[in-house]
Amino acid sequence: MKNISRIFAMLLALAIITPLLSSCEKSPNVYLNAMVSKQNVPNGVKVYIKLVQENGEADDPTLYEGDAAFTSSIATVVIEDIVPKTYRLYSFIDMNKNAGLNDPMPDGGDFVTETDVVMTEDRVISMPESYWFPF
Ligand SMILES: [Ca+2]
Repeated sequence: MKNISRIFAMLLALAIITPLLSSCEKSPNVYLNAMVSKQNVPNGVKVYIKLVQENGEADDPTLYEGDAAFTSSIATVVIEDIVPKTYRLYSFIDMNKNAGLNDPMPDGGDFVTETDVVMTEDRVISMPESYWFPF
């Protein structure tokens, strides 16, 4: 009988502590760290990255986005708090610096790329010279 009440007390304690512990756990969401490199991109030119649904098109609703300015042919874009799953990534380098603030899109003279990203964990990806094509 004594053992049973001890077990009951432990279960009760677990029931109280478990929700407290899980509320302290870090978010299950993940981040994307994209290291972009391209020769001869002037400092200050920005690269824009957006994630749309898996197999999505460039004009599908943007689910996540980020941008960064180039310095010495390198730009690092960090997008945080991404719900873990697979996305289609669209990106462009705004060479002529005319991208709009809302829903920035590439135009003639910019460089573009697209790829699938499996975001089931925090990811650091490289988007080197070979990724980029004239729009
Ligand atoms: Ca542009």
